[in-house]
Amino acid sequence: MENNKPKIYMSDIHLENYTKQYEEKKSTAETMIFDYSRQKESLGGVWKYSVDQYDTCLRQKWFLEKTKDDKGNSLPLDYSFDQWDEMRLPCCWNTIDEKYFLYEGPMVFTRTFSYRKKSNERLILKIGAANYLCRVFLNKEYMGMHRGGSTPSYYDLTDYVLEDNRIIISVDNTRRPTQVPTENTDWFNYGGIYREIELFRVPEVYIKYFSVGLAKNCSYSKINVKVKMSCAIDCEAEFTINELNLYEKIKIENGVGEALIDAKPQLWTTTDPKLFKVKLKCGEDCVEDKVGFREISVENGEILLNGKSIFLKGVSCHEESVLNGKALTDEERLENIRLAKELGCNFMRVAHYPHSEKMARLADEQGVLLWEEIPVYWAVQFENKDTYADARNQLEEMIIRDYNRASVIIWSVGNENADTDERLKFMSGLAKSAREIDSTRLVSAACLVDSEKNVISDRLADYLDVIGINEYCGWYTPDFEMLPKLLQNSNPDKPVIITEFGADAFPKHHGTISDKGSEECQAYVYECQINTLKQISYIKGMTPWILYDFRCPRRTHYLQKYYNRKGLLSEDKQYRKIAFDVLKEFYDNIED
Ligand code: GCB
Repeated sequence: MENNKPKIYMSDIHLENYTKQYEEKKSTAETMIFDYSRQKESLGGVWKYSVDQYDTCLRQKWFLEKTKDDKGNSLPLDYSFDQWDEMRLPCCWNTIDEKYFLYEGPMVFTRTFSYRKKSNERLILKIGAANYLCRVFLNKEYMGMHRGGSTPSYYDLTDYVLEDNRIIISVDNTRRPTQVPTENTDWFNYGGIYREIELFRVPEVYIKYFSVGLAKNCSYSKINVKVKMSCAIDCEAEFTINELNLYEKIKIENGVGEALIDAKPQLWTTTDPKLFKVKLKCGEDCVEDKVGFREISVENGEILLNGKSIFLKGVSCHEESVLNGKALTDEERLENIRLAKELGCNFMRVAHYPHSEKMARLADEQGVLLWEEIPVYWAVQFENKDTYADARNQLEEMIIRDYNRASVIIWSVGNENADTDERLKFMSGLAKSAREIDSTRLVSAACLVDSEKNVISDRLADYLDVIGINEYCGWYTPDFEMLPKLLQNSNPDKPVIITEFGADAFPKHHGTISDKGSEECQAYVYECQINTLKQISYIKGMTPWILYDFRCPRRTHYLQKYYNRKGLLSEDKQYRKIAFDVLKEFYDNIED
């Protein structure tokens, strides 16, 4: 014993708060950069990997690659990066090998890469999404961590990158009660680095944030541009939209600048989703984006797109495919939009977490409006400050990432949370934050109804622009008559979107309308819902649950086969259930 401390053989096996040391350096909304149109190199492709169920990489600090002791004796190792198996990233590990289908826990990925550094440039690593905790190491140094499974993270590698590099990423998809979402959800907990891994070369001083949109309440004749540079410089930026012959200088003071520019661009609509190429140049840096200009607002109980009342003909959708889990290809995303349009939709609720930013870019091009959501789902720890900070950060990352997307009209701060005091504080805080970060869009949440009084009543509604309501009359609430009564009992002072209704139907399973699980029963629920909802003037949209069947470990019925069967299509999207046409007929008769 020395200094009364036990001498330990291997410090890591006694250190239970080993994660603490990784908490200091974090990728958050603050570290995001504007990355669209930038020169980039992909780090996707073949990586070596190993399951690391006990988190030994973090405990033993494998990233130090300590192979010898101070006297030069070789040390025993618990890893062998170069001999590990290979996996092509991005992907969800669950879909690439059956033995990982239900694996939840840490997995370590590593690869080497060469890099040619140029002077006066910075190198930023972006990980599009890794579920849920992600810790990055480069050349024996810790680069930082990210929390949250659906938003991107950024790491400045400039001071650590060499000509030959080893990168190690530990990804942990363990469900934990403190996280957002919490342990219990009605979807599948995919693991992995499932969106692009990319290196961005940026100038020493670069554009960190660049937002463009139609200015609010300016009669569609002004564009608002905001710029934030990577450091607090004073300079001038040049903003251009060639198609509008628009060239403006924006004064940057202390690293930030904002301008209201006179312009009357053709407006983005769902039937003519016009996009303009916008460009921002500042010092050595220059970025571009493709942006649509439109205004979304609420007035006298109506939802207005460019001042015109719109009924949101929507459908909910998870980010999933049978083959690729959450790592959708662009074709699969486009297929989802195409199917929604075939259904007659002008709106999609991309639930229950931020889908890839590519989804919003495609929706911009295809003229489909979006509801985007963070996974404040069911019973998260509303009283926990760290949980709030995590949710707040995911919200900000989502908003910053998709701010320039005309398709996105609603930020949702959560789904189906019981109306408690802690929840009200938590979610009203998020709603206020959403508004502070972005005052140009609507804020909502998918709320529950007061089932005791059978009335739309949720204290959170005071903080929302639009009230989302999930109700399952005809399904979880078997007495369908509760719905007309609920709607009569309620008199909301804001537009309502029925964010969920639906029923399970096993594809090709037929029966009577009262046979639960038959296509006829699902179609009947849709008919009853539509006939009732269409008579209610404060209902301004709906996003029935859901476009296609999706994986869910909770669904163990022999016909469910671990799928939630409320899809209008089968899980492979090849088979249309009867209810698809019921909804289509309703939507096809409502004008855009
Ligand atoms: C809900 C949830 C959704 C579920 C759905 C269901 O209310 O918001 O995530 O999947 O019900 O099928 O039970």
